Amino acid sequence: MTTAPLSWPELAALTDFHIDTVNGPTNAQAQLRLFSQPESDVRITLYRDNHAWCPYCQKVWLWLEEKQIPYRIQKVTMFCYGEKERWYKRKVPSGMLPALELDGRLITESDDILLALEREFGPLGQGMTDPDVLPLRRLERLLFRAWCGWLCSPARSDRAEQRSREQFVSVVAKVEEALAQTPGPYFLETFGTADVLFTPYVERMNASLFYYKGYSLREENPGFASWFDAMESRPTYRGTQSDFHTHAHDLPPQMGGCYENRDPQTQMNQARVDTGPWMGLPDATYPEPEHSRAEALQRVIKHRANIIRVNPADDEIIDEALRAALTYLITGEPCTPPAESDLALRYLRDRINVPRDMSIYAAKRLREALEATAARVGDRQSLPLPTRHRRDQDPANFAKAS
Ligand SMILES: N[C@@H](CCC(=O)N[C@@H](CS)C(=O)NCC(=O)O)C(=O)O
Repeated sequence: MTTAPLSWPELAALTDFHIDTVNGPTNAQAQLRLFSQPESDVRITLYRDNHAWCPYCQKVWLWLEEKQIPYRIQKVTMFCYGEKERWYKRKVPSGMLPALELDGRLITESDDILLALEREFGPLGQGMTDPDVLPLRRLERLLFRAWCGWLCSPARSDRAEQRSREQFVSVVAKVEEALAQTPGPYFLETFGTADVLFTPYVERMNASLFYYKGYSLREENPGFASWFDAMESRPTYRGTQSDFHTHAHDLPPQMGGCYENRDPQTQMNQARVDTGPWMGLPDATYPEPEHSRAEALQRVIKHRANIIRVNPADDEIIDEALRAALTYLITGEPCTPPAESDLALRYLRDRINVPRDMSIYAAKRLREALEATAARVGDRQSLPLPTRHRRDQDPANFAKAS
């Protein structure tokens, strides 16, 4: 049995998903975070990137969310997906992110930002200059360099590839040792600054090595596995957390290239991340929230005008195809989209970004519905996503129609 695509008002009646972006859980959509405090208490503006791709921004973002310090958010375009806003270049001539204003004083460099925030609001657990944290900060940089060495330079031979892998795995062993120093899952006795500092790149390592090297950081290392599980128990982390698909395709332009190896596991992982099934990937292992489909539906309805406008297919075709996919998403009833709309649906499937657009499970459900609906009318895959830039994601194209 198949059903006809529901209309937009009929679809809207099937979701009551709503979050309070200002006082509710951590989310990527907010422009103001108050944590139930008066707006007059806001002393901070965080400048972070539009798509939540910048790792150094995530570090500061997570810290502010953990400390529940009221702040405003101003989003800025990264060079790799669009043109830097002139007002931002006047403020920060290099255009680098993140930046933060505290009582009108501009601070750049994420570590300096955290040091300044600690001076004003106190540390998050053990702070940046704590004798237990300093060696962990050095270890994080060591891990970062070993990751870059493996992922971001082309190996001249299988032997060289193997050496880079061994180098990375040897630093992972040191991190596992550090994680094993305390009985709990975090780097130190309790959650704190050290965990925040490791978060952005460990999340990106987990995604990129799975996709480009067939290596599952989270599954192959028990210390990392418990650390990820513990991080995912925190609503703050869940709100900033991205997924494998987003990182696999946001990292190449930011890192100047990500190089895949010839491991058959790599090909299997790439197929899984790009074309599903997305459920069960080790990018998120906490239980799926009940509202993930309703969230995906609400987010698409809200932005449907832009989603339809930027899609390469004719507006009427993608409008109906999208309603068919959303009908399937929310009712579970298979729904056939217009003939030859498979490419249009897969174009969107490939461009859902987490957490910018919605949370991890909502994105998995939406990709799943788009793919299943596309498959009813064709098996054509859209062109691979660009790797040198991501101007297909230029926020200026989305701003035009709003
Ligand atoms: N050391 C700096 C690094 C910041 C950095 O590299 N930011 C990158 C993004 S991850 C950036 O803003 N690049 C300019 C751009 O991409 O537009 C910090 O810790 O804040």
